[in-house]
Amino acid sequence: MKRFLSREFKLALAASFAAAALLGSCAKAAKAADPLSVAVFVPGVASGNPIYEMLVAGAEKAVAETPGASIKVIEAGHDQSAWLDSLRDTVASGEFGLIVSSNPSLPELCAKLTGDYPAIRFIVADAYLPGNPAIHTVLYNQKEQGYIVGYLAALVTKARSPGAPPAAGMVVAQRYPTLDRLIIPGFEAGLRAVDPGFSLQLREVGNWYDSAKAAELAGSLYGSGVEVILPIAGGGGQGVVAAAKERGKSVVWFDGAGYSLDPVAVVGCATVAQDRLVYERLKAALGGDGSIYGRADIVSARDGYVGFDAEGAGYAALPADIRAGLEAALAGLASGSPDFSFDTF
Ligand code: RBF
Repeated sequence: MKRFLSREFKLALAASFAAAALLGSCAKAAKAADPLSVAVFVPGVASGNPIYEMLVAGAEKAVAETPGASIKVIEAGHDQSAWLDSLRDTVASGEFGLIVSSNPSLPELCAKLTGDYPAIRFIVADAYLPGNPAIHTVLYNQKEQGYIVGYLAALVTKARSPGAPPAAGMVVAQRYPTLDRLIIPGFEAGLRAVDPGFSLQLREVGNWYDSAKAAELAGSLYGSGVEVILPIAGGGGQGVVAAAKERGKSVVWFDGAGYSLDPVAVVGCATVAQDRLVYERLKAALGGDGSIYGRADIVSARDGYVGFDAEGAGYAALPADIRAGLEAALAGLASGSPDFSFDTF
């Protein structure tokens, strides 16, 4: 009797679990994701990475200005092999109608999910993927961005060591297409616009966070006579600044917030207006503008999305002729000379 009851009890329990599971999944399937519910998916960590800090700031502003909209920031961490699962979990939660992110490798991951979750929309900055009707991407012309700091690095180097064979450095986290096809060629074009004899010394950290390793690589470049380094290393860039400080050398910075790291070592910062761009695109999307999806836009210095931040103590302290030289180069770029424009990537 006891055994019979307990089996019956187990069956009843199993049946009620099954019913609950069914109801749960029906409820989830029936609940259309709220188009005003936004997830900001950060492929990495936001802190110490201006490109991600601006992503979050821009998205927060757009959501704050849109009645009924809500936002949640999800940091996917440094393990790139975990990003797809993390993105899938975010999408499958049913909590979000719109995912906003930033990273060249993201559109490909989003495209793996749009088939299973056709109602979800994606906006990805710092990326390029045309033709997927659920995804909008915007790529910055980072050839221009590289050119700006390359030009400045060259002027500073030539002024400090006029006789030496001219060389500049880069400390990068890893190789990827926008680095290889835009940032490096742009930086080299800037260096060589000042002196065609410039060589570029490039060192690779292997990740986006190891500032000790980045400091070590920068230290050896500075030790070999390099005056100026451009880090493209996320949080590792802080190690490059520390190495520059120690040796009285210089850093040119990328994306934003460069001067706050050190008022002397950081002598220039080529910017992307990622906060404004994310704000504008998300605001439009939340306002019901569906025309952005399927589109892969490219924005540039001419539209004001790539530029130079002159408001830094390290820049102000440079000799006036160097600042005048850079400002002439910036004016040239804004009027299309040199012309680094491209229509597809
Ligand atoms: N840039 C960062 O500042 N921090 C990061 O953690 C970071 N992670 C990246 C991961 C991958 C797989 C790729 C392709 C790029 C990453 N970037 C990161 C670089 C970013 O997209 C951009 O190129 C640089 O910020 C320069 O603008």
